[in-house]
Amino acid sequence: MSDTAAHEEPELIQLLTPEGELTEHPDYPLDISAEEIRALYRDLVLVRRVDSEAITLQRQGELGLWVSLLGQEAAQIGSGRALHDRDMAFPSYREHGVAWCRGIQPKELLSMFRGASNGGWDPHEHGFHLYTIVIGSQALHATGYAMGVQRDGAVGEDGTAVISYFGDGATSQGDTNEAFNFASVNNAPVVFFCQNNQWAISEPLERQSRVPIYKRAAGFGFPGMRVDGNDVLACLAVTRAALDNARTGNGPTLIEAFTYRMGAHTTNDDPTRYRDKGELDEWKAKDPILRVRRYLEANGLADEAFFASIEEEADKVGETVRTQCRNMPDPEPLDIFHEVYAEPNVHIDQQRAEFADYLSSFEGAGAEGGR
Ligand SMILES: Cc1ncc(C[n+]2csc(CCOP(=O)(O)OP(=O)(O)O)c2C)c(N)n1
Ligand SMILES: [Mg+2]
Repeated sequence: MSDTAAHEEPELIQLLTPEGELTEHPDYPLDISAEEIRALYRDLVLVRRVDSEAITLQRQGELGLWVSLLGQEAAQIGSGRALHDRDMAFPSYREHGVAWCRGIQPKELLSMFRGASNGGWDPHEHGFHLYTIVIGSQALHATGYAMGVQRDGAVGEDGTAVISYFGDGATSQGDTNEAFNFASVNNAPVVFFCQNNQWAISEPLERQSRVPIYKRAAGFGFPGMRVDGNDVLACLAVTRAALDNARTGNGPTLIEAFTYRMGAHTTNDDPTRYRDKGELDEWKAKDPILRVRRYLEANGLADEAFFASIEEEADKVGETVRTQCRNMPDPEPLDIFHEVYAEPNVHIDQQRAEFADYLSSFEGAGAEGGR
């Protein structure tokens, strides 16, 4: 078996180098002001702070689990800020940066990982679907939604585009490949945004694909490209172009955002058991936040006072997140049965009754099975 295809160096679309130098790409010109770049810097720093606070809260026993986005901030903020209000995003479970861009409060994410809420948020209010744990299934949900958009006639410059987020591991799932095919033959207005963080828990990228992931799009009949996933400007420019193509009737695109999961898969995982430290050090040098800071500093577009004010804001966000998390009321145990079906369901009613009986068997428990 030849290794040629797997080892071919793919083209990486980049607008901001790790050293903080701005470059140009003929296909992705980006008209952006210094103020907008400062706003992106703020987003990146604040979502990283929410993430690190959440990891600490989990370590303190305040959250059941947390799924860190460390290292993937640029992929998420760049693509998230490319979305229009009317667009619809279908995330997996790591998209806290995209959630931030869609106006989801960090406490809404935390309440789910604390087990304090049984649902999440209203997907329609935010244009951001619920987190999806079943790997790859949201690619199908997004494609179906996009086909609905077509049938509603919401196509054109003011139309709705749909984006689906998933990881490198998800590209091995049948659902993802079926979504690619349905989207292609129906010319659906959907963008497939793969955050290739190079690991699927402990499985490395080379176990997922013999060819660079973005090249798979060609086999399904739509364009694919690899963007530097640690470059917020490139992610913004490439996603904006793909969304515009989708909304104006030019069909799907696969964006492979080449990045790196700097933390553990989740707080339940220990990556030191399966990967080299050298790999992490290499990617620390490509940090998505550092390069924006370097650019702003080198070009005199932000001073010390600006960076200090963002740090201060991050401290406040951290404090708010901690307080909100600790003060979340515990849900009533029986509430879990309310959110399963819109209509009454005989099986759920039976399970609810059995659980209520069980709870009331404890001494001093109320009729509702209080705690
Ligand atoms: C259908 C399905 N199979 C297996 C799992 C268990 N699982 C959870 S996360 C994960 C790895 C996913 O890796 P990737 O798609 O690269 O996303 P990442 O976590 O790296 O962002 C697996 C196999 C699952 N949640 N759903
Ligand atoms: Mg992955």
